[in-house]
Amino acid sequence: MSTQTMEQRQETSVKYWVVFAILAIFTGLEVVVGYLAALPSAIKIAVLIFLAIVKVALVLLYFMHLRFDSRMFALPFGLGIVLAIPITLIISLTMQTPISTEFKEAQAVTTTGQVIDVKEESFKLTFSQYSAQAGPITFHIVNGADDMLHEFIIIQTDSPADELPTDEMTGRVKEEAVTIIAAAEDIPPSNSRNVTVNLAAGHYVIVCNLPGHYQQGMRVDFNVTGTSNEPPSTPEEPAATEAPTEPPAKSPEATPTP
Ligand SMILES: [Cu+2]
Repeated sequence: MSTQTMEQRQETSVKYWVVFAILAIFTGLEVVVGYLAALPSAIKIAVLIFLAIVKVALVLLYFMHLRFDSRMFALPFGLGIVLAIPITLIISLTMQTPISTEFKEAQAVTTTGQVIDVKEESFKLTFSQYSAQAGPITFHIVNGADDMLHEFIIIQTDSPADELPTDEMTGRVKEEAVTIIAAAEDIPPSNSRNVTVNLAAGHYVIVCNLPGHYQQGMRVDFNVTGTSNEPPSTPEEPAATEAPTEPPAKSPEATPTP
């Protein structure tokens, strides 16, 4: 009787060591997967989630003795895990920065229309021209800095370049408070990007919105003139029809002097 329990104990202790070894190997695998730069992040995440699920299951079953307990106790654990999945998904989806999801980064396309050269420096934006005709415009952006990322954000606004709403803490333009037309984010030093965008007539401000860059001078007024397809929203009245604005009751002789 007693020898049997000893055997059983030895058996279970071996089991625990095996489980421990599996957990250690999986943890090592997770670290390796995390550092593999070549692996696409979708595959990385899938592998890491799989490893995590197996590890959690092993810990629950063996070290928390769920395997030897009544099935009743498994229910609250199962419920918790089922709830955790949608909650994690919702949090990770809402945590993403809006600009990377909402605005497609312009790729180098066949340049149609006007081409404007933009040089980005720390901390200055220099354009080959600061106005253009309405229609497709390609901005050829070169980050001339040798040690710093810069970005290129086109904002449609009536405000002058130095009067955009900013966050007091970071000095960044409040992106949620302005109308962003297009953006190229995180242009590496000594790299270039093309942003092609169809701009309607109006006033735009172009900025780099990395923390502090806008305030240090990476902002430019940009005016688009003329009509492409749509007429201006408020067509000016011809100068000839000036008379109706003045009340006809007044005597016309009052104004002209001989
Ligand atoms: Cu910048």
